[in-house]
Amino acid sequence: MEQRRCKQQRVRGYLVACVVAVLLWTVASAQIRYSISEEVNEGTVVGNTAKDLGLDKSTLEDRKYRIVSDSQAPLFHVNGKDGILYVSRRIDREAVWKPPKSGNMNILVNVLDINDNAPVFSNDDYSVTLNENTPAGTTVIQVNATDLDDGSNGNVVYSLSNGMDQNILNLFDINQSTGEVIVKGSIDYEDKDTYEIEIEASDKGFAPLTTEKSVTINIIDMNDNTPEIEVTSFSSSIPEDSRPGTTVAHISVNDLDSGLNGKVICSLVEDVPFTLSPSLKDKMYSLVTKSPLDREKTSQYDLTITAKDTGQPPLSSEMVLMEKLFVL
Ligand SMILES: [Ca+2]
Ligand SMILES: [Ca+2]
Ligand SMILES: [Ca+2]
Ligand SMILES: [Ca+2]
Repeated sequence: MEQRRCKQQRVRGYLVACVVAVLLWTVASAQIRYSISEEVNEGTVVGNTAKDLGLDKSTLEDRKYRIVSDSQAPLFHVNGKDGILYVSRRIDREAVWKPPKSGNMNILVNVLDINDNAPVFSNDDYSVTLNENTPAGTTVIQVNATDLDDGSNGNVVYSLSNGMDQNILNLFDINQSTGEVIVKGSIDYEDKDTYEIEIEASDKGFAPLTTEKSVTINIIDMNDNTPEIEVTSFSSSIPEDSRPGTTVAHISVNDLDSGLNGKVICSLVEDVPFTLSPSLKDKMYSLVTKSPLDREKTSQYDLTITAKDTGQPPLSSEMVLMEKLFVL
């Protein structure tokens, strides 16, 4: 470099070649400047552009490293293997410059970006909870991916993986430009309580690069099922001398919800000498006498059972035993 500088000072006319390289895969732009004397021999080394731009020599061929020039007979050429910039032909400063007095020349080296970066999601894991019955159009979560490449090589679009179950594709959608996952169908906890959604972020390169990321959606149960009552057995008559605790009917209740939303409490509506006693089996009750019966006072009973869950707000249902219970 020092030698070259001394030599330049001896030569009356010298040129400054300013190499502007736009390195789109790692940095936005870089600029290097070389000075050469005019009239130097063809093949004179101007500088090592790869080194000066901080590029790994071994990647140059893959990147198709070259100088793009409008001129039919470019003044400079670069070795695509090592990045050395050479003078292609004798340069007559006065013949080249406009205005001729100027001693500067800019060589714009456009290093074309290649699509060598895949989009990268900002989170390692995406997980979210979603209430069942959330209306269509609601945003569940927004994912984000960035791509270091430039232009269309770095523009990211999102999609749901086509490899997913059609049922999932019917329930969720994604905004391809914002990455917002949106409810599309009816979310039913009783049908499925968790979803793994595969999201793809692709760039718009000629040969797009794609990254997949899965999003876990845990559905939260809502109290959207009313308890159901079923009478599994019923004796329509009972002797009045029956002992307290005598079984008259077996009742089963069912609520499709989970936890407190599905926990059911059964009771009798009227003030009657009967009670519902929980059976050993879950969600089963026995209707039993709670005190001695007196046929002369009451000879028949209408019984109404209510089943109420412990959800917030609770849901309940009522069942009237259609057959009357006679005391014999
Ligand atoms: Ca890319
Ligand atoms: Ca449901
Ligand atoms: Ca539910
Ligand atoms: Ca319920």
